[in-house]
Amino acid sequence: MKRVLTVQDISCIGRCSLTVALPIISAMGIETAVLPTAVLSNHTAFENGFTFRDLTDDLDGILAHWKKDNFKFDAIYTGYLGSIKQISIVETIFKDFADKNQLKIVDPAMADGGKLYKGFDDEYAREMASLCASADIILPNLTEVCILTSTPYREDFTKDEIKAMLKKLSDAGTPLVIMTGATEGKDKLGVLSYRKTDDSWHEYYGERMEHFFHGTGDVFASCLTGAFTRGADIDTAIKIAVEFVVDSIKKTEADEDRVWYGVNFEQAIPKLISMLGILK
Ligand code: PXL
Repeated sequence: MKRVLTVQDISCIGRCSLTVALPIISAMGIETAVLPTAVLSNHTAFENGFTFRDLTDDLDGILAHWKKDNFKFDAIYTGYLGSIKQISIVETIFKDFADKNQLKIVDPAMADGGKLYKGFDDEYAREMASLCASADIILPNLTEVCILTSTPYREDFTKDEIKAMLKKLSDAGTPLVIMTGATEGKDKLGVLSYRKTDDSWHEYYGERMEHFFHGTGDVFASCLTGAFTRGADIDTAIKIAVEFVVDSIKKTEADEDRVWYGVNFEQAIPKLISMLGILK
C-alpha cells in the first residue's frame, strides 16, 4: 500500500487543507500521514476572523521521531503553510525523507483573485518560489503563476502568454507545472500543464460551474496527489482530479443547505472511487 505525507494546517471548520486532504487521499486507498502545521478555528476567508495556533515548534520533534522509525513516503504533498519558517522546514523534509521514485508535490496555496491571502507578503512569496523550484510537481493557479514569475496579474492573458510563464516556472526547476483555473472558451474550466522532461503540454477541461466555492483548489490537489501516487499518468490524473472537482461543485449546487466556505466533496467520493477503476 502506498503512503503519502501531507503537510498543511488543520482548519477545524472550513473544508480545506487537512480536512479535505485526509479523507480524499485515504478514500483513494492510500495511507495518509499528516503533519499539521497550525490549528485554526476556521480558514482565513471567514469575515469574523479566526484563532491560529502555530505548531512550528512541534514539527522538529515530530520529524525526529519519524526519522528514528525510518518512515518513508511515496509522495509528500504540501499545501497552505503558515510562515517562512515552515517553508524551510518543508525544504528540510524534502531532503531528510527523500526516497527513490518519491514525488514532491507543492501547492503554493498563497494567493487567488490577483492577490496574496491574508498574512502573506512578498518575502513569503519569494521563499515559496524557492520551495516550488525544488518540487517535482507544482499546482499554482493563475494568480500564483504570476507571483512566482514576477508578472503583474491580469485576467486577460492569452494562452501563449500563460504558456510562456509556465515554461519560465519549469526553467526555474520544476519538471511538471500544472496550472489550475485555466479556461477554454466561455464554458470550460480546467488545467493547463507543461512537462519539461519531454517538452509536452497536457490540458483537460471540465464543465464551468456557475458558482465559486472556497476549497476547490485543495480538493483538486488532494485528488491529483492520490492519482499520481496510485501510478496514474499525467492525462489520467488531471482528468480524474478535474472531474472530481466538477462533481463536488455539482453536489454542492444541488444542496439547498450548502455552506459558502467549502464544497460537498464527500458526496462526490463514490464517483471518485468509480473513476479509480481506470487505474491499475
Ligand atoms: O484552501 C487554502 C487554505 C488553506 N488553509 C487555510 C486557508 C486557506 C485559504 O484561504 O485560509 C487556513
